[in-house]
Amino acid sequence: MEGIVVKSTGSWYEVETPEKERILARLKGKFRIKGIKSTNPVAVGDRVNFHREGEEAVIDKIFDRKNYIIRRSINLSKQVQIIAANVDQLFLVVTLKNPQTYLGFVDRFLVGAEAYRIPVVLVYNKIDLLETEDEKAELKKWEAIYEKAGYEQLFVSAEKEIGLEALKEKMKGRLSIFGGHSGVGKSTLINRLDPKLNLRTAEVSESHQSGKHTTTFAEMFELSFGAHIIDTPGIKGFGNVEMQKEHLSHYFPEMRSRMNECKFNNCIHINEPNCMIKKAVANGEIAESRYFNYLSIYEEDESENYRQKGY
Ligand SMILES: Nc1nc2c(ncn2[C@@H]2O[C@H](COP(=O)(O)OP(=O)(O)OP(=O)(O)O)[C@@H](O)[C@H]2O)c(=O)[nH]1
Ligand SMILES: [Mg+2]
Ligand SMILES: [Zn+2]
Repeated sequence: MEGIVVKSTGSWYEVETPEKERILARLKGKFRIKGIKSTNPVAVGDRVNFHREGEEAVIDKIFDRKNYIIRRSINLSKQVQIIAANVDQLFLVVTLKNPQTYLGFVDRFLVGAEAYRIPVVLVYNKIDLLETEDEKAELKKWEAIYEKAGYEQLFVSAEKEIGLEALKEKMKGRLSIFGGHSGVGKSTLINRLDPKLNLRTAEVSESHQSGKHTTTFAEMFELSFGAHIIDTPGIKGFGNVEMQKEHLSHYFPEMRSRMNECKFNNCIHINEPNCMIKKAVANGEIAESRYFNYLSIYEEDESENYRQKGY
């Protein structure tokens, strides 16, 4: 039988059958997912095959994932924990005030999401707090930056219930997950979308297992208007994504779509002549902040390599 993993505690799982019945499940046998060393082979959102053994279900196969989101363990650098799989979209909740989100954070986050093939929608929450002309202008500035980059954006206030219908519309029929800094209003937002849900988002905590890695409990919920979400402690980023730095611009959609126009096919858009990316920055088609963050991430990556080589 096929099912979807809707809950994971690390050792136990809950699988939802096509008839919407939820049964306890465990894993049998060894599961290895090529290329990743994870502390948990199965994650919420995974499509699995299972059979029944008495009261419980035994997962015997995991189907290929279209994407997944990982959390890196701090101590074991190669060990990762998969916190969600097969998500349709990630809502990156940002606020320009209380707390202030920075462009550098957003651009690093977006690079990670691109690398993991997670479509991101930017959700500006707490727009009720933006009162002065300067604050409103700042929001317009951000909107222009990410519109040029090709990202979808929503403007909401969970508190004042502004823009929630558009958000619900975007969520219908899809599996979503929320990310962003602590305090931007993710829990408030989700609870406003479906007051009956009464998520324990705030209380979900991370517990340590023998100090080695962090176990995260994640669970999938169905909202009243026909949307699914995976509830997990806020996703704050993707950590250092392993990639060849020459490919960094592939993770900037507005650069990716233009790079074949550069004179050199291995152009890294820094010092090369006839670079169409630099040209697009100069004429305002690509936001300067995006390009500067591209350079900044590019250089960071280099110092990271040096560190690994022991310089
Ligand atoms: N003014 C205003 N305050 C808001 C809005 N949304 C949330 N808040 C407030 O922001 C604070 C943080 O909200 P949470 O929902 O706990 O934030 P969170 O993103 O879930 O934070 P973590 O769980 O720590 O990651 C709370 O005091 C909310 O009442 C909003 O739209 N406007
Ligand atoms: Mg929260
Ligand atoms: Zn170029």
